Amino acid sequence: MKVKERLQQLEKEALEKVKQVTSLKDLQDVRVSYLGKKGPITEVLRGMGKLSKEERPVIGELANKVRQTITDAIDERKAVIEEEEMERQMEEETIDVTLPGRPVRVGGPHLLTSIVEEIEDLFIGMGFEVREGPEVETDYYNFEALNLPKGHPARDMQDSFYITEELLMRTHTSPVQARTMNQYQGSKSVKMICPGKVYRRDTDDATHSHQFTQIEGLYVDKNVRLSDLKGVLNRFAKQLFGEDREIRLRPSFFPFTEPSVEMDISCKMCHGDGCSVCKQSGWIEILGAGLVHPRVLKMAGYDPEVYSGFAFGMGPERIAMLKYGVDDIRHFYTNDIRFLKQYHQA
Ligand code: 2U9
Repeated sequence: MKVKERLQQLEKEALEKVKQVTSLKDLQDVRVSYLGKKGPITEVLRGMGKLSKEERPVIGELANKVRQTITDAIDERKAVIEEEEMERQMEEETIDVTLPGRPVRVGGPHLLTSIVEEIEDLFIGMGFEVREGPEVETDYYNFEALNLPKGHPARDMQDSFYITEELLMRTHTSPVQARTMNQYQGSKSVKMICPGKVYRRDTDDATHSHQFTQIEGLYVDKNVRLSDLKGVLNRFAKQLFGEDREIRLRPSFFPFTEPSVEMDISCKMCHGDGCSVCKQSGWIEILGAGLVHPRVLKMAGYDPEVYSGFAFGMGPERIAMLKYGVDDIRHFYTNDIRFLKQYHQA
C-alpha cells in the first residue's frame, strides 16, 4: 500500500474509533495507539527518509494534517464525553435539601471573663481607667509599698509562691496601683481599676483556689472621702445585683487602708429576713475597702496632707458565684463544657 493511502486509511480508522469510544480512558487509549511515539503515524514520519525528494513534502504535509485531524477529533470527543459524564453525575447525585444541617458549635466568653468585663464597664462608666501589671512581682510592690514591711504578720496570713527571695507571684493586684502612683509621684490624681490573676498558697476546695481573679480599684485625689467610696460602691452593687439591693459598710482591717471596711449587700433570697444563702444574717459580704493608708500614699510620693484616696478589692469568682448561684469555685477552672455553656449569651 502506498504511504498516502496508508495515511488516509489510518485517518479513517482513527476517526471511526474516536466516534465509538464512550469513556475518557478508551479515548486516551486511542490517542496513544494512533498518535503515540510507537504509533503508525510516527512510524510513517520516521520512514520519510526512504521517500523520493518529490514525495517527501507532500507526505510530510499529509501526515501532519492527518495527525491534526485525529487530534482535533479526540479533543472534540473528549469535551462531549466530559459533558455527558457531568450530566450523568448530576442525574445520579441528588442532594436532599430537606436533610437537617450540621450545626456549627459556637463558643462564647467564659463566665469569669463576662463578669470581669461587666464590672470593668461599670467602673469605666464612673470614670475609672483599666490598668494591668505583671503577675510576677517584686517583694517591694507586692508588700513593702502597701504597708506590709518584712516580718509583718499579714505576710504569713497570705502564704505566697516565691520565685526568689525578692520575686513572687503577686498575691493581689494592689501592686499595679502602687506602681501607677509611684510613676506619677504625686503629680496627678489616680482613678483606676486593675483586674487580673493572683496567686496564694492555698489548698483548693469549694471556696479557695491557689490562683484566682481580683479586681481592685483606687481613687486618689484632693478631698476624697469615705462618703465618695460609699457612693461609688452603692452604684456598683445596685447596677450589678439589682436596684432593689441595699449596701452596708462594717469596720474591718487591712494594712493598706485606714479606716478599713467590708461591704455587704442585702440578701436577695430573703430581703434581709435571714436564709441559708446569707447564713441567717440577711447580708452577704461582697468586698473589702477603705481609705488609702497615709503611709502608702507617702511611699508613692503623694503628700497625705494634700491627697487622700479610697481603695477597694473584690473577687470576681465570689461575685459570679453569688450572682449565678455557683456552689464551687473549681467550676471556673475545670472547664466542664456543661457548666460553661449555661452562661453563654447568644
Ligand atoms: C493601694 C492601696 C490600697 C485594695 C483593697 C481590699 C480592701 C480587699 C480583698 C477582697 C477579697 C481582695 O478578692 S479578695 O481577696 N481586698 O478587701 N483591697 S482595700 O487596697 C489598696 C490597693 C492598692 C495602693
